[in-house]
Amino acid sequence: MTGRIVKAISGFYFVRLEDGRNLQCKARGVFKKRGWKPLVGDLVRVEPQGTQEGTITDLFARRSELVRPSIANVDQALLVVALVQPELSLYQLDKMLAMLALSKIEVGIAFTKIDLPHALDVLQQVQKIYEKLEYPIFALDVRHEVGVMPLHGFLQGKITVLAGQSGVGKSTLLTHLIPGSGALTGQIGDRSKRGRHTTTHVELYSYADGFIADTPGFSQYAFDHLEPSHLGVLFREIAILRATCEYRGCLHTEEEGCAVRRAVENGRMAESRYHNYVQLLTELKEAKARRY
Ligand SMILES: Nc1nc2c(ncn2[C@@H]2O[C@H](COP(=O)(O)OP(=O)(O)OP(=O)(O)O)[C@@H](O)[C@H]2O)c(=O)[nH]1
Ligand SMILES: [Zn+2]
Repeated sequence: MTGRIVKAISGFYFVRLEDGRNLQCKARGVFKKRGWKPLVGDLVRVEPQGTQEGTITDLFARRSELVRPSIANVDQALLVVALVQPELSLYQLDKMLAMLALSKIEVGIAFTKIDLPHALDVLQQVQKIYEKLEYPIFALDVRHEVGVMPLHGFLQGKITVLAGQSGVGKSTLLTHLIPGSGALTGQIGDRSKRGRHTTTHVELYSYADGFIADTPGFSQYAFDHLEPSHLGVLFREIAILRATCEYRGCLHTEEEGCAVRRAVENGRMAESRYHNYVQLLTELKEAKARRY
């Protein structure tokens, strides 16, 4: 039988079978000997023992592997961003988009809290920037389930990780999409009773022939150790424009004949995006200098 590992806790793997049943499994002894470690998201072959338990006998090849959170076979991320409360930081947004690009996973952006004052003004501003970059964009009032339907098509059949800063509405969204997911165990807004703050493990929840992962957060390690010259390719418009920069190793700051700076001047690249690129570039250069 084949199934998907949806949760892993101290050597036990919870495997969701194709027929929807769950088995609590151990990996076959040979896994340890060979240094194989099953991950949440892995497609596995299992031998059931009774109706509740089983043994994982084989791992299928992984399509992708995300490190910290360790999840195999992630297709895409849904980056959840509040338009207001907390105030939207375009710097944080561009940084997250670059980090996710580094992980090589597709990204959709869900802007939340459209029901709050000034949110629509902010939405108009960000839509202009990010639609042009061809990110799938969703605008939601999560508490009243406004705008949630279009998300369905994005999530259908995929393994999606939810990403985003604290307080943007990830738990609220997950609870609406998957009632009983356990993301919100108390009243909405009652932080002391919230499940996601007491659990640090990753769990996949079934949704629309796919899965949604609620993760305790993303590691910045790989991004913080990025070679500064690699930052450009993580910005979609720079990745395209840089081919026409005159200088091959162009970092798009002071160089002559820079196509990126020209694009900013004639309005083809958003000033905020360029500004955040330069800011991140400076930070990466400083981090690199500190390491040597
Ligand atoms: N007005 C409004 N409030 C929302 C919306 N989405 C979430 N909230 C509220 O925003 C607060 C934070 O939402 P959470 O779902 O806990 O945010 P989170 O991203 O899970 O935060 P962490 O658990 O800290 O990572 C809660 O009080 C929600 O009720 C929305 O679309 N509109
Ligand atoms: Zn350039």
